[in-house]
Amino acid sequence: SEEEPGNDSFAVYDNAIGESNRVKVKPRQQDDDSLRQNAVVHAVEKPVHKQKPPPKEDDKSVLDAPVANLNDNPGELGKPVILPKDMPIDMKKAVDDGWTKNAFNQYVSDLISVHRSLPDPRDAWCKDSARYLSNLPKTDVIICFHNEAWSVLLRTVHSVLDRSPPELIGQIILVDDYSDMPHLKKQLEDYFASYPMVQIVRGPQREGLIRARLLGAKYAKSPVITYLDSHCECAEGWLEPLLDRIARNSTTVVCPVIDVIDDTTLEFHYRDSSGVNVGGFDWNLQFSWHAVPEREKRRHNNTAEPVYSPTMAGGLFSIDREFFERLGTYDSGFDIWGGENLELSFKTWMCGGTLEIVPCSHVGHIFRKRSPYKWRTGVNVLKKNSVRLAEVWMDDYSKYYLQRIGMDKGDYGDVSERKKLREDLQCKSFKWYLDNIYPELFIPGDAVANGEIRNLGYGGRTCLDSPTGKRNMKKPVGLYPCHKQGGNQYWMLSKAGEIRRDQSCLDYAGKDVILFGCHGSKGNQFWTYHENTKLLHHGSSGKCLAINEGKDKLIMEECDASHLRQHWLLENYDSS
Ligand code: LR7
Ligand code: MN
Repeated sequence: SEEEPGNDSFAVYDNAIGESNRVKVKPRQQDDDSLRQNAVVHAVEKPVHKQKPPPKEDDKSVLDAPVANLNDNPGELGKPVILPKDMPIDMKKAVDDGWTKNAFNQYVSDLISVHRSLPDPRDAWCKDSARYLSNLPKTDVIICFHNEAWSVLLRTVHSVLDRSPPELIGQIILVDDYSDMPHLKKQLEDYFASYPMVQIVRGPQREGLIRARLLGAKYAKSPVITYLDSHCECAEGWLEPLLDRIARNSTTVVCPVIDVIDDTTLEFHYRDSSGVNVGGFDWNLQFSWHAVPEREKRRHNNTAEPVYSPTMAGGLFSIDREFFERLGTYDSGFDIWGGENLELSFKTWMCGGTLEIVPCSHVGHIFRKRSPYKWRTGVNVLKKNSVRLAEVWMDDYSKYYLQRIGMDKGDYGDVSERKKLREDLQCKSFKWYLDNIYPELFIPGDAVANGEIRNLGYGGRTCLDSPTGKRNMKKPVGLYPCHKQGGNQYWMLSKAGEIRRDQSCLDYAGKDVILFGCHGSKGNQFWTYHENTKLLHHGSSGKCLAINEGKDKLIMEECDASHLRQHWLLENYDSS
């Protein structure tokens, strides 16, 4: 599939946990869960010792100290660290090496204090502490990692310790998903030995992020569970607004605003309340961001108020522990990465809960362009997870996803228990969810045609083919031999005359024919198909869509039904 993270061989690692530090921990509840039984936890009986907090900006002693202003240190206040263009060869090698191992600039991260300061990203509206209940529940913070960089992991943990009220944190549970980087072994245990709040749990084998999260949850005792990725930085006041929502209603699941930590400079870019996005998805079951819809804006007086979100990105959220358990936590049949965010989102809404993004809460995340770690070979993990998701939660709408994968479900294991869970909880239908929670989503069944769009010129074997990749927008739409596999050749003609791929539309503004976010105002995105002449007529230009003789480029020309190159066949066309 288009953007699937790395798929190289699945490594077999040695279980290299230091024997002397190995302590079998009694499970919280007695059951025969093999996941937890095999888990190993680093001893937690530690002398209580509070680390000296990092000096605050307004700390007089710091300002008076002969050492220059702390804010001048690399990356302080979330500022970017920019490396010189001509680096000595050794440094260049170290920089490249950091990128290879992590898919972000580890070298730069290592230059930045693990206690670095950040700008305060909050709206003034958020700083009024009277907005939050005074008696908030405690949370455990679960951070799963697989081969995370040292400075990045430590900065994640310290950002929690440094910027959360201590009385609101139970444990910070670090779940090592079978890493093999040496710094994550004894060195990590030694480092956190003086932090009684921090506990290290080791998985018995590579579980993948989803089962690693479930393993962490077994050790949680606080009323709330908060998950973070292992390359995050929590900003000032991040926690109270999240816990407040759960304190008011334990079926509310909350996500912070995810600020971008630049993968190259580690600059912390924050998003102000007016730019908050909510989560959605498309029929490939890929997560996507959207502006807050108008219907949702109308519910609020201030942009800093929590907003309903159809889905969550997945990595950063807080949930009431009992509600999470009631929802059946995650489907443990999900492998490595992906799909679990939609599963939790769908069932939260469908089974009586609410999912919100809380603009007062900010956590930064390093967004990467590729996945640095190893995946399993021979299995399309993401597809397997998505098929399980579709089968259990999407009712008849699952067909729209299945069409995208050529109706081939592959071996997705047994989902009967998950179906039973849904039944026992008496959850609402997926149609209810779409109608009420995500009415913006285009339903392929509402399309006049769906499938390939085949040109009949020059042999008639060429199909409209979508540009790929995350940044597919504004790229010219291509042509490719028809392959009948759906994927990039799956298009929908909407009743409103759009040629859609989910939320993007075929758009012509006088230059190339491109994909552009659907705007619903016809104009450059308005097409009419004439079944008799087979012409695809464009609204604002009056021209017709055609292909060049090389069959590799779309062109727009004066309509003339005598040219086969202007003839198109739309799959499953039904104008009635
Ligand atoms: O096998 C693995 N074992 C792990 O423990 C693979 C990964 N992991 C850990 C990893 O170290 C990291 O902490 O799991 C976490 C997520 O993996 P990433 O950071 O490689 O992936 P990502 O940031 O693209 O992940 C997003 O989607 C995932 C799969 O659905 C999870 O839901 C992530 O938590 C999610 N991240 C976020 O929501 C942060 C914002 C990104 C966006 C949008
Ligand atoms: Mn991540």
